[in-house]
Amino acid sequence: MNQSIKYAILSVAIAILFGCSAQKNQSNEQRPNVLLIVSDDQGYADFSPFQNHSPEVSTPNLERLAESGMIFPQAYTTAPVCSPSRAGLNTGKYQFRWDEKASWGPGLPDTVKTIAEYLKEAGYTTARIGKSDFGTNYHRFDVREYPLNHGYDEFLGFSAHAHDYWLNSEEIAQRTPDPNGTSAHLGPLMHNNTYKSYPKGYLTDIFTDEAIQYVKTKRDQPFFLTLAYNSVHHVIHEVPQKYLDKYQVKPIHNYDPDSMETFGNQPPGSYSAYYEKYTRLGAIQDEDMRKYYLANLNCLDDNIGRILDALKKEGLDKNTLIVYISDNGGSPITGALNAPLSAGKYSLWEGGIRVPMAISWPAKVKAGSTNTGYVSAVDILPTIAEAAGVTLTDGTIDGKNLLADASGSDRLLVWKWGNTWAVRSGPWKLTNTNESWGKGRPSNYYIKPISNDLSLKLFNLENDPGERINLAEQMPEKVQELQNAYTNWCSENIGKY
Ligand SMILES: [Ca+2]
Repeated sequence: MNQSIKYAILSVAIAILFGCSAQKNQSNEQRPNVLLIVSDDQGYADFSPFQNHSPEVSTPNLERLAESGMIFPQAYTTAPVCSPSRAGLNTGKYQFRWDEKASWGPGLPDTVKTIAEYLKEAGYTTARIGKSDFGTNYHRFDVREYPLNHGYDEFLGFSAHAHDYWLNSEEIAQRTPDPNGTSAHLGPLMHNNTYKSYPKGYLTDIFTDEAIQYVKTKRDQPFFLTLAYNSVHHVIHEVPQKYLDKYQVKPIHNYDPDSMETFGNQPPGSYSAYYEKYTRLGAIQDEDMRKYYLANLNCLDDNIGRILDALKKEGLDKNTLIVYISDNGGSPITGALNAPLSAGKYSLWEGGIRVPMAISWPAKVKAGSTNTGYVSAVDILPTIAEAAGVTLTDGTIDGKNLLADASGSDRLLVWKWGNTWAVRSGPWKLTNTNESWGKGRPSNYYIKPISNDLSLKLFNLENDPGERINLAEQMPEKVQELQNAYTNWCSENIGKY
């Protein structure tokens, strides 16, 4: 097929799918603003735009965002935990191309470009607010992983796995023996080349306030804003009082170095002791954990509403491309729910990698639509690039533009996570994944996966999204075919980036 025919077919397909005219000359149109919103550890069932969401979940502002555009009920991240997933999301590549061990800390190589770098080169003004996490080189300004060193003009947030929601001041950091533990982190936020202390305020609100301010300031130029909330990641119980009241659950005291007792291997007085205590089931039990989680999520949803209102007020709502995604599946030990999927964060079961996702762009994307194909977080970079008019010439990008090709029936998706792996092709998924509870036993909200060994399991996800019926023994040829596909992909691509 020659190029012009291909282009004509593609243009018609886009016009049909997204209700826009194929005749329009994109170069004469104003480039869209781009807002990438990332939530943290949000469960598949904890996103009310999806059918069959948990009945106790109400996220009306996420519904408003989703109804203005397209939802993706089969959206995957490239890893079941924060850091590698975010590496894939930011680069459009499977992070195990360069991190062959498929670890918690892939980092960001100098040669791998990020979305922010592409957009900055194209003339966008860029900012990141919230969490920055590549699993390595935390808390440092002088590394590739720091947002100012991979395409962002501005950064306000934290470079760590997690941050306290309430304790964001210099004063508390001074009194804490371990403000920069690997996971446990509190104190002032990193702001460009220095720190910004917040003696008061709740982190989800702070990030939104700063994002709204950014939108107002940059309203006259195309901007790329990444708003990466740490909600709904633990420490999940830290929620403003009005939400605790709504979900009828008691407040738990904030960390105080003078009164913190020892916990596990963590010394008395340490923030690590507080963090560990409340990231495991025990100090908080299942039923209350779910309430804290729902309260935390409700606050996040209200904040999403605030940023949507701000875009509308500035007249930017029509021509802003918003991508919303969770960085991995819900963590049952923090009260998330992934039903009807199996398992959750930390594993390659569907509950670990299939996540809430929606795209809104009223000027281009048809409202109220659903993409029924299976897509990946690596698709976000090519999608945003296309919207911004950026041509990608890098042959090792694993994603594709979701606004040009809504189908996903014949592509191969691959996952590598420690000694586990998975592939998806059509309705089929082959994986050797095992059980992984993370930091504790499965909660009442955990749907127990069917196996805890590393043998190969085959599922037809169209008929069996919960991965209950292992077809491996019945279909050895399909197992072989998918195993070969995985092996071939690895031999052709690992180490190339
Ligand atoms: Ca996460």
